[in-house]
Amino acid sequence: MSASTKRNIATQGSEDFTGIKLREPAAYAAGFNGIKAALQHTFKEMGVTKSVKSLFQMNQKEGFDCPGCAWPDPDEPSKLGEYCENGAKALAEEATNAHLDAHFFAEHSVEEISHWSDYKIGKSGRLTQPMVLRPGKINYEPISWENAFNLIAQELHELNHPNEAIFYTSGRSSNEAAFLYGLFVRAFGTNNMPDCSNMCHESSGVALSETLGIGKGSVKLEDFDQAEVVMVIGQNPGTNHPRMLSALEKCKANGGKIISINPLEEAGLIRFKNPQEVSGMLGAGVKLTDIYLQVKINQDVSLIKLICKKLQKIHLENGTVFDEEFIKKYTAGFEDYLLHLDKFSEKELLDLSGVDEQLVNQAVQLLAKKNKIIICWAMGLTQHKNGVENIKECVNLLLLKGSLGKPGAGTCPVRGHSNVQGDRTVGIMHFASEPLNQAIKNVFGFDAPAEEGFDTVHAIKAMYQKKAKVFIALGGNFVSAASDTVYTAQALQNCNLTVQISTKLNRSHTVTGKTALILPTLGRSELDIKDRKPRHFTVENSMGKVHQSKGMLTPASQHLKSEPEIVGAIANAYFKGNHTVSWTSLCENYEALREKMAKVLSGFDQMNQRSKGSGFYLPNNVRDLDFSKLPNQKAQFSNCALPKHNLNEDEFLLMTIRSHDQFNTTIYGLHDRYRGIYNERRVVFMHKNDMQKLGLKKLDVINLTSNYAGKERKVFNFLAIPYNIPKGNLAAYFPETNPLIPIDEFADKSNTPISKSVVVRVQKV
Ligand SMILES: Nc1nc2c(c(=O)[nH]1)N[C@H]1C(S)=C(S)[C@@H](COP(=O)(O)OP(=O)(O)OC[C@H]3O[C@@H](n4cnc5c(=O)[nH]c(N)nc54)[C@H](O)[C@@H]3O)O[C@H]1N2
Ligand SMILES: Nc1nc2c(c(=O)[nH]1)N[C@H]1C(S)=C(S)[C@@H](COP(=O)(O)OP(=O)(O)OC[C@H]3O[C@@H](n4cnc5c(=O)[nH]c(N)nc54)[C@H](O)[C@@H]3O)O[C@H]1N2
Ligand code: SF4
Ligand SMILES: [Mo]
Repeated sequence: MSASTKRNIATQGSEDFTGIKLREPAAYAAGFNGIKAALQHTFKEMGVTKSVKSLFQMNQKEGFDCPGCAWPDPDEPSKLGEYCENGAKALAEEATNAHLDAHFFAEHSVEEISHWSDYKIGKSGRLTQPMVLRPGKINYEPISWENAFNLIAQELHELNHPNEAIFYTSGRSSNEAAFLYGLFVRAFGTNNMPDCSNMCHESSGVALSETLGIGKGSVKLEDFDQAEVVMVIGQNPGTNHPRMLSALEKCKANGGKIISINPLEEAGLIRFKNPQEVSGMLGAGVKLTDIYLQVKINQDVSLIKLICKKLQKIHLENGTVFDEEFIKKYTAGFEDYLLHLDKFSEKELLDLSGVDEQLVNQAVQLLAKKNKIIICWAMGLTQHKNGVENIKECVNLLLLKGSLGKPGAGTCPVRGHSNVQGDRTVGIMHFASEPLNQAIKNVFGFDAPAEEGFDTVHAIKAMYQKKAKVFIALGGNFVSAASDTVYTAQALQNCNLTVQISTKLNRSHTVTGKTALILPTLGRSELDIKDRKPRHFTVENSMGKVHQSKGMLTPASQHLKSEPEIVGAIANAYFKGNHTVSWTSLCENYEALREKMAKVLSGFDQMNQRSKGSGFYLPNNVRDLDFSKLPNQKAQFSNCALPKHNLNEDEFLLMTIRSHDQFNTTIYGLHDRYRGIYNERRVVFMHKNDMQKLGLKKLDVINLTSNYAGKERKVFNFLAIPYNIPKGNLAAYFPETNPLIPIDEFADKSNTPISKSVVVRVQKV
């Protein structure tokens, strides 16, 4: 492509305001409004018959797994429906009747589409046939599957080294697809497998592996029934894991208490009207949070240290607060940790956290007497410079209380995408795993690379620097999900070839390499038929349980292929029969593929049989209190530093969060019902005093600027909204604010972008 034919691609939509309406934030979650929103959405996208038919199959044992979040299903799902409002929206988005084909792409160039909002792009519908964007062209054209696979194979063969290709994965893929993909990438010769975890729970994985020996949580769903205290930190379950509210409701019914730690008092954590129960729908619903601690953004380490210091004080008086037996038997570093705590004054910690001391004391009194404690968290803890230490500080608290390896207690990192945990378990990772490589050698007879590959941030940098030239994505919307949108877009545009294996149109189909391919694939809810027999695949939920999922709807198009078929065909085209793995038979016969997976992956014995019905739990050393793989064979206390933010007078800390009407970069609608924002996404939540200081009135138009290492990044035209948020803190939605997040600002050790603590300035327009 010559410079003169460079495509004119926008990295964000450029639309006028959509007509904002404001209401008071909601006082409860779900209820009739939740059901109304769910049905409105599914009926509109899928029609009534299809909606009803499929909603009753979602999360049922013989049905398909919800394509929304990774919250687990109960062993005996309710026959009346085991889904939430946002699960219904996730289904509607996938099973929509809106389809697009070659005519759509002939009519709309990528240049035109790139100027649309993410909302409009997503609403265009499901992709139905393979398409190619040739060098210098601005319209996608149809291409046969065979030619598409050969084109990929050719570009891969032309690279000087396998490390010049990047293979991204988003967390919707099945275990089978992800395993086969990881196998192909290793056979090809690289570990360049960034995945959405890198932007998500990577900090949890690192912190939990280093302290407890497994990068996953330890609790099971039934632990919520027995927990005495559940702490929900940096998580908004009412929107992002709605059926978690049922688990919290049950915990409360059994006498448990809930402590919420969040800069925003999220509606879903205040009250819940359970739509699955008649009693839940009538009356005021159930009060969930007992103690709400309004922490300042990124001051969780200060707050938890303060809680631990206060617990220690009571322990010194009565000796009953810390579980000394547990600490002695199972942990290392306790004395050191106490010395470390001594270095901080209560006053300093209290001031930093910004929390009311009386409320902290209430939380401390509660925690002092209990030891069945679960800590749940999500992006409010992971997406900071000290994301890993945020989680280690939570582990410290659980270790002090002996709240691990017993019913009703433990760690609960609440995962995002419905199979993000499974993808990791079956081999999607950018680092080399010696045991996995050895197992691959034994079962498949080839040597997988031992050298570490690129994670998300480093993959972007490699493409930007033209060290990587081919980008293949198994799902996701890389350009909008990653940080530093303009930089990331340039990185992708530097590639020779970008390939998106996708269900729906998104911005990453417009921000492309010189050549681009769209390979359309089956969604979760759709029938996957081979030789007239429906096939099923497996997923792993947030609590480490692997189970089957079988689609039931007629596919969006007869031209779609399943993800394993696409991956297998790429491998086949690349190796041309010249490899130890029989790619064709593995990608067609999932039973045979699972036989192999059972041989390679630990904990997957008899996967075919055991994944039927409600499935099986993978081994978890924390549940067994087995810390033998850690230094001194003990769980580790950690001495975590306080986060440092030396802000100037005019600077704020911004957290980029989800509205109630989106799934990551997929925008379901324009309402954030629980926060009282209707019909607009370009808003910034601010404390009223901060607005006053800047001379801002409600709905004034503002721009936001970040400045890191002398480089300014800007987003334009947002509306200022006075809101109950700590002074000095701001909140706005992702992905609209991703251009502000510098590529080089990410968490220590996990490299997760600092999406929840971006330093910005505000300018009135
Ligand atoms: N409907 C729906 N469901 C989803 C998703 C979706 O987009 N839509 N996304 C899925 C994915 S991939 C993920 S990872 C999860 C995300 O689930 P969440 O982590 O719940 O999502 P966020 O909107 O990023 O919300 C983070 C929460 O942390 C709080 N927070 C931010 N900074 C801090 C902090 O410094 N300290 C504390 N204590 N709190 C803080 C915010 O106020 C907010 O309540 O949800 C999954 N489920
Ligand atoms: N500023 C900021 N940035 C963030 C975050 C944040 O909180 N703030 N959160 C981060 C987090 S937690 C995450 S997980 C990432 C998400 O990053 P991604 O996973 O890359 O993004 P998604 O928006 O979930 O991807 C949606 C696209 O996936 C495709 N898709 C959907 N279902 C399927 C399927 O079954 N198969 C295939 N092949 N494709 C499918 C569709 O084409 C859809 O458009 O974003 C991260 N980015
Ligand atoms: S809680 Fe998550 S998995 Fe369950 S129905 Fe809702 S969106 Fe789907
Ligand atoms: Mo995520």
